[in-house]
Amino acid sequence: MKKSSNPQLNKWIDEMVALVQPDQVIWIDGSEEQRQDLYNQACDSGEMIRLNQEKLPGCYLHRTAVNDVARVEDRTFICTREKENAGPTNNWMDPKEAYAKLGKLFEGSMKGRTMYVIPYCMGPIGSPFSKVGIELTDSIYVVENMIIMTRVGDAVLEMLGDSNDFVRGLHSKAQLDAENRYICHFPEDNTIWSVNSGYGGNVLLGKKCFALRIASYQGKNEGWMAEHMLILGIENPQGEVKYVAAAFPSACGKTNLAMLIPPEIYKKQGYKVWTVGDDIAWIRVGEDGRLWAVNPENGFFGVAPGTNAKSNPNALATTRQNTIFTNVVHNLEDNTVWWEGLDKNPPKKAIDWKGRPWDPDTATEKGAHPNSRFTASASGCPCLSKEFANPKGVPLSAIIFGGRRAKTAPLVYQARDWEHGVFVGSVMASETTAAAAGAVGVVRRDPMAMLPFCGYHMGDYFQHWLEMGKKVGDKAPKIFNVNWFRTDDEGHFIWPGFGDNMRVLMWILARCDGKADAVETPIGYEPKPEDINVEGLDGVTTQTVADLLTVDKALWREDAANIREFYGKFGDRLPKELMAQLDRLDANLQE
Ligand code: OXD
Ligand code: MN
Repeated sequence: MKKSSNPQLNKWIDEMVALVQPDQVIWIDGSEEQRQDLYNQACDSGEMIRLNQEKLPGCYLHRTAVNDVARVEDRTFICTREKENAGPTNNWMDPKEAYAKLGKLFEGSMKGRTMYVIPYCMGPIGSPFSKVGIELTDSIYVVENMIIMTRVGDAVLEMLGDSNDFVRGLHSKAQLDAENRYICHFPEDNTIWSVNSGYGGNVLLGKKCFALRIASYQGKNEGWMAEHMLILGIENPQGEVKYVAAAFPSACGKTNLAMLIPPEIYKKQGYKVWTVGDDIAWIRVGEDGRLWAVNPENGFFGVAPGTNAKSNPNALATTRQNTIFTNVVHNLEDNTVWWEGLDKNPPKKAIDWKGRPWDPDTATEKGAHPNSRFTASASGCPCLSKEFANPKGVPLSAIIFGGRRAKTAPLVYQARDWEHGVFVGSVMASETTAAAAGAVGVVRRDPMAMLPFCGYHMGDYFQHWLEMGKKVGDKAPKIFNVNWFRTDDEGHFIWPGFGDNMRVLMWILARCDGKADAVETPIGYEPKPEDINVEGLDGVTTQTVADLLTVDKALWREDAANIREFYGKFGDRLPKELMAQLDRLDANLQE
């Protein structure tokens, strides 16, 4: 077995090999030759299908087990020594118990299999802000996904040198037994153990497990932030680019906003939008005292259904090469892929995500799983920012929070200051739509879109946000909240969304530059309706914008009561500044 020159790394790998007992160990070196060799093996064994290499060069299809199609929040644990340190929003397991329990499941789990050692780097290799992880896995699918999503191979080992500062990740598909599926995080040990799953979010350990759960804990201790945010740049006709980061819960359009195509009125003036990231931002104080953001990933793990030439042409183009598709429809007519919402021409000869023959005319079930995915390399993205791999990241002018609120939240408002902005993020929520019977308007609080991803006590996380604001003082990005999802009385969305969201971003940037007015409301600053440009929009007028900006005090009073209940969970670990913000909101709503 090859060894690295790092004694701590070798020691840990020896221990893990003794536990899982693989037949052989292969180190992922980052070479194209090894990558192709593994694709060949996966295609020979049936684990992956090589797609039409003329139409989709470098693209493959994989199907997961039918019981293994999404992140499993109820089986995801934060294993801190003290239960209180995991906080009220996480599942907790005693680390001793977790190591013992999962140890049994891992024991001999790689017998007859190969263990792959994946040295990977979150962030550009060599950047002082980047961090190294080592994932041990028995899945070629995981290896190939990690090669797309992160930077892997010998260069990472070189960067690590003799340091013990790496995240130790162990993954085994084991029997894919849903009853014994566990995703355990040990933030105090820099360790992640994941067993009995083969689904991306549970097994690509660099992503949610490291870059959010472990990294958020590291960030708290080291003075930086790991956030569930997209990062995008907006270039004006003079060639100046301003960057914003935005946190939305799942299914609220992060990838779409990150890759948006400006409406004609802005395009013809020369505005451009550049994608830095679509899911995760690591944010630090830069030399100039501002907040700078890096996307630690190297690819996009996006939801396929609904992605099409209209909703997100840039994402679609990104998936036309070097992409792994998971649980989509296999189009047998030309050996390509299809999913619901791609176009109106589902293939007549096809295989569904469960591997069964599928005919769109007679099918009673969807062909692609609603959470089917593409894993696509950032290098294929037509609007990729040239700062994408800049080791320093990009300076943030604004931070945007958002959720899906049918009635309460206006199209956009600005927080009065950083502290108020932290309050706005901490009470972020999305509510179920009219489509879900019996559940209209049910609010799920998802602070900063981090509810499933914060690796420690959420009250301490809010405190950390407040501290970061103190570090940057008046150089802090301005904080905003947006809501693209207000509906009319028939439940139709009022705002067109997608590329037209740029119209709202333009007001946000104008505010950051001190070039736009605002109106003070009980919840924060709003635009004057005429300051949101509606030129060229069909059926949306300045009056529509005025309607989208109304603040219904009765609804907000209900919301404030709900926030108070939610805050109650955090006990004395809720920063007093946030309670004061809530009191102020209440008072404003009584006026
Ligand atoms: C998510 C994802 O579940 O990005 O948030 O995959
Ligand atoms: Mn995400």
